[in-house]
Amino acid sequence: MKLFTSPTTPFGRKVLLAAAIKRVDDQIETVNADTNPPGNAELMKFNPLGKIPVLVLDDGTPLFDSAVICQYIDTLGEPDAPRLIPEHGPDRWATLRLAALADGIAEAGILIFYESRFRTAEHHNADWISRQQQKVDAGLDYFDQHPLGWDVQPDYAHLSLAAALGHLDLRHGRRWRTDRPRLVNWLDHFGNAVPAYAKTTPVG
Ligand SMILES: N[C@@H](CCC(=O)N[C@@H](CS)C(=O)NCC(=O)O)C(=O)O
Repeated sequence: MKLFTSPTTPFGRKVLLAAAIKRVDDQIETVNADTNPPGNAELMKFNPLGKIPVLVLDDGTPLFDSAVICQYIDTLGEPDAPRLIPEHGPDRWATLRLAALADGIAEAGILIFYESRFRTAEHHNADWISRQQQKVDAGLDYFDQHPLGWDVQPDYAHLSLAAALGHLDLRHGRRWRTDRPRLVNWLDHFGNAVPAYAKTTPVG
């Protein structure tokens, strides 16, 4: 399988973490994708939205977005590989909801970053940036006040959160860590439990 991704995307990192936990990472070849036109033409053949990550299966079927890819990856691996998303019941919906919250933090952080990357300073919209920052902060506060725990292996929500926090470290500095000691501890704990986290540290 081919994973169109980049070294800096939190969503692609989430997929790589999922593959490592399921022990199927050796089945995935990563392809560094250009998301900017005109270089994104190849990517758009697989995902008309031109976004990464996209997982192209061996039969050529493209899967996106990261939530769909991670659900697919959860069907792979040896029978004793840990489950990332509980199959049914309240635990399933809790995992998916918390992962959506973590993804929302990453998405809002990315919108703020894109504002500085794609618009010149005089076109920056301070209200828009502050609105996105509020989402980032409220999401982080939620996870700081409700630390995610795990018994055996981190699940899909945990790896989504770790990827989102890693992206904030990369693009927004370490400011999120101030006054959120539980969340900082949580990420340290995650990094110790999942060696793939260090291996996928973004460089941008
Ligand atoms: N909901 C999507 C978000 C994917 C996404 O926003 N990817 C960014 C990179 S982090 C991207 O491809 N941006 C390029 C663009 O929007 O044109 C997912 O979970 O995969």
